Amino acid sequence: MGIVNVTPDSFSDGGLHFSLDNAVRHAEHLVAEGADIIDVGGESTRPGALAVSVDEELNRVVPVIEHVTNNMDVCVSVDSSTPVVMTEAASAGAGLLNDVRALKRDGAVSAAARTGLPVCLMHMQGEPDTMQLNPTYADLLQEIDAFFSERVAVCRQHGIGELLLDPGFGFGKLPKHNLQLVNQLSTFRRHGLPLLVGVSRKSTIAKVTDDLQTGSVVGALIAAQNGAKVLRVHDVAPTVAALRVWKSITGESLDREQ
Ligand code: 9MG
Repeated sequence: MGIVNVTPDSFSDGGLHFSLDNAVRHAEHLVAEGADIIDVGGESTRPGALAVSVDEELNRVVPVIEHVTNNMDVCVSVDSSTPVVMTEAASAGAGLLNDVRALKRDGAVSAAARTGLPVCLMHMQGEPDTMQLNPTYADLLQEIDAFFSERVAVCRQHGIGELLLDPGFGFGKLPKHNLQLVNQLSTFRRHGLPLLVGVSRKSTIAKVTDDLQTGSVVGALIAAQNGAKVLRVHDVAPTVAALRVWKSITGESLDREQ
């Protein structure tokens, strides 16, 4: 899963149109590098990021989703917690909903269910603005596991058939929590659902190494070895290369249908 952000950080000084063009070109680049999914987001989840109105979020993501789905052979996911954005993204051709708030916003579960799309449920302690102030866990794995059980049950009650689970690397966690989650990711396989992990260029990686790209690729590879089926990354080409080497050693294939 390659990342395409349509946020002010990506606007430079050229405004929204400039940013939309950039986003589409970036998506093309990621697909050429081997991405199977393009994750399009219009609202930054970094601590301190400004809140975005629903209209602004729609203006950012919908044209990009339309363009990518109409012109490229790739699944588009929308990174959003906003019910109407999920609905409009689905109409624009999105094939996956990626919600860092695990459909906890009012109306999100029903809106997601109505789209009929698969949903990635991510764990986050707190909200982006405050989540890194003092993240505390009595039992990290158990708490995230219980969170998954609760959210999966809610989604099932609403008829959502396809789910992915994501422990939320960097979302309300200290570096030691993030590293433990990648190391013990296989704990969450018991839910029988595909796992998604995003370590790419996050501050925990930066704490360990100055080489963010290599650090992110290694983190993604270890997540894959511990059971991640989807890796959310900025650097698609080196991640695909790492996965290919691993799979060739184990005699498996990276082909989509496998
Ligand atoms: C939007 N976003 C940023 N980081 C993410 C992560 O680790 N997982 C998912 N599912 N989405 C993320």
